[in-house]
Amino acid sequence: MTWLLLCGCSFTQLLLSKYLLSAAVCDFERENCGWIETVNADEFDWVRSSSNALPPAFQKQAPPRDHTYNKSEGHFMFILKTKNRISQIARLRSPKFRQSGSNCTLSFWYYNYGESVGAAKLQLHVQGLKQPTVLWRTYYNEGNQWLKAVIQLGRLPYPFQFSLEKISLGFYEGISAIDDITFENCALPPPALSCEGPNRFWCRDTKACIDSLLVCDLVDDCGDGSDEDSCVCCLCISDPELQCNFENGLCNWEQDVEDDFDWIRIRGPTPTVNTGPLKDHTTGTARGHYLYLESSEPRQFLDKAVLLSPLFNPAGNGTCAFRFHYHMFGKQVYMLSVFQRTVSNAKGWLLWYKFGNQENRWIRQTLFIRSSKPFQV
Ligand SMILES: [Ca+2]
Ligand SMILES: [Ca+2]
Ligand SMILES: [Ca+2]
Ligand SMILES: [Ca+2]
Repeated sequence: MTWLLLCGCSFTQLLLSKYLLSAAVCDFERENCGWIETVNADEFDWVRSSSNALPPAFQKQAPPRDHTYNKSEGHFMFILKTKNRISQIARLRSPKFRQSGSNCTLSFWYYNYGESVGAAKLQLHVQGLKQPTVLWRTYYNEGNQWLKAVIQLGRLPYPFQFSLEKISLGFYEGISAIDDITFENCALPPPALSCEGPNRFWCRDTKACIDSLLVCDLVDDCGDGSDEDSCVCCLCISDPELQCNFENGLCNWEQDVEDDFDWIRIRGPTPTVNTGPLKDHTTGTARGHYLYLESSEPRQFLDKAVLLSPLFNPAGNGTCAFRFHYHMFGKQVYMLSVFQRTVSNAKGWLLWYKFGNQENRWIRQTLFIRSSKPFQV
């Protein structure tokens, strides 16, 4: 059985099943939790072991201590190379997961040490999608130590699994290992018996009770799509004209012509290594589109790019919620800001800004806008 349910189960239910628990946190002490090598018999494979359990001749290929207990008896998965060949692949495949909730995060501790240790990558394979999505990469020797990787998975409505891959071109030498793989907040929100209050929304099928700010924000927080699919007819919060996930262009948003450069719509990773997202927020895969700004060369400090919204008419009570997801990652990221204006040629006034590196993740932001006149952001 490699099908794991991360859906619709409360955390208590997760705890009841040993297998589900071992999938939520895997320390490799007793078992490999369904993570297995899939390119066998090439003498370059992921193997579960501890430093203690290895013959002295192989000990230099493994970390001296595991991450969980910081002991030589502690276990991990590492790459064992027993012969030199021109082309060898170590591919660690995870069990298959059914789906994940919108706040799902994956983290793990890894080792990538040695002058000829080379690169490694973690990929996401979603059922029905040909193209895998790269979630994480290490490019070179990162020292004789355990390091942590944190990956935002978000809502994935289809079955998926991961692979952690390393290719040896004959000269591999070093330590590659992984320990303490952890999934957090990956279950769907638990069902509720009732859901009352002005700022609550009761999901149609999963019966979860969620914050009404999560309704019509293009993220399936319920897990059944009901917080998103009735946005036109019933909830009166939003119509499609007021939403944009950039999957089909800029919608009714426009590039300003008086700025220094433009927002670029792409999918997958940005061109500069170690900056920007590897995937969009809507789909959580390399298939989805998003807008980005290249802040590396040839851009100069203080160059700006402006994206203009359509003109909005204020709601009856004069309040409007503007919600978006942003990603700011890299050394050269400067500032992202949102302005509101009521006259089309003015700069308007500052509503919100964020400064500098915010790590490799999408962040949800809500701004409340008050206006008695039609306005633009
Ligand atoms: Ca361990
Ligand atoms: Ca192999
Ligand atoms: Ca939502
Ligand atoms: Ca998108």
